[in-house]
Amino acid sequence: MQELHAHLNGSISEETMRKLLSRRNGPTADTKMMFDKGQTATLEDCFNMFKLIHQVTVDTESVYMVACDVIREFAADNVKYLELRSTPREVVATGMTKEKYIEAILQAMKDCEKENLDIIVKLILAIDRRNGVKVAMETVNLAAKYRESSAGRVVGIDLSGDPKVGDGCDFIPAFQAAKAKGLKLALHLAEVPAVEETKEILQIVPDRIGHGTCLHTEAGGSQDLVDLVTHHQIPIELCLTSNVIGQTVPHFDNHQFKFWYAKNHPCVICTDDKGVFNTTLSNEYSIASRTFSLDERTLYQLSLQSIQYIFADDSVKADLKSRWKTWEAERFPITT
Ligand code: 6MZ
Repeated sequence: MQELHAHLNGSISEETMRKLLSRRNGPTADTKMMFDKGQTATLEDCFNMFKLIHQVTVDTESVYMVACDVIREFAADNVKYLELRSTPREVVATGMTKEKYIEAILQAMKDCEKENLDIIVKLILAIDRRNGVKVAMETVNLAAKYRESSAGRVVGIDLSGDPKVGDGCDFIPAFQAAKAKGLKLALHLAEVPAVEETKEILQIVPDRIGHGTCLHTEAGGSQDLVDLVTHHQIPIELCLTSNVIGQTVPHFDNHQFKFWYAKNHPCVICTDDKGVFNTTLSNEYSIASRTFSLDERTLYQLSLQSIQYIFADDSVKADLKSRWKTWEAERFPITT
């Protein structure tokens, strides 16, 4: 499998959280940092939880530890290619600058490479909508700088954060600057109904869309949005548990996966925040399988097709495809 939509601070496991809480003052060990299985919440509850989590990842040691653990956990879940995304954060009290934050994650990626974990990891730097345009431009410049100095480990830019805050169109110049610097764009779009904002951002044709919950008419979107996304064949990163817990989708049956999959549109199953939403990528594939009656071969095809949408270069895509094909030949031998 490949995981293309994983927010670092949302992906912290219970075990890692326990280690973090024992390290510093702040939220206590009984503060809830994840939702229970089957629990529902509001998007606001989710964003409040991220604020709590940010109180325990305030120094480079924690960020490094979190990144190492998250990479190892995805590898243990049989993820062979992972794109982590994270918002560079400065914490004056501990001396953590945005550069040190990014370098801690890159160091974790390099150290995990030495552990022979059988996983390729790339990094996307995230723009949080609440931080405004100036910070967004700074993030783009940081991404360009670290792509050069990290042997291509940094691959792109994300737009995320509370979708109800600010106007995503303000960031269009930052997205254009990122594109001009050769960075890929994975943007959270239409996580809540926002037809005009989404239409305008779609004009720059992002490389992938996060969630796309409210693109189609029945979910508060419009036919224009569907036509644009379909015309440009923009892959959509779909996170089932996250959307149901955050109640942007009432039930798995109504998840937008159904709409886009039925159109044969590029769909990628992802976790979003495996820690906060208490899930794994394998679990997300099983939910998709149970809810939409997809057999093992169909899941395999979905995963194989997702390789086309990763932000790594063609040689990585070719290697992954060849591994997938080898596995296919073993798992589904042709019988005569
Ligand atoms: C929008 C989300 C998100 O960047 O500190 N984030 N943004 N929608 C979502 N769906 C629930 N889940 C996570 O990871 C945490 C940050 O990721 C974004 C939010 O900006 C959150 O603060 P990092 O590693």
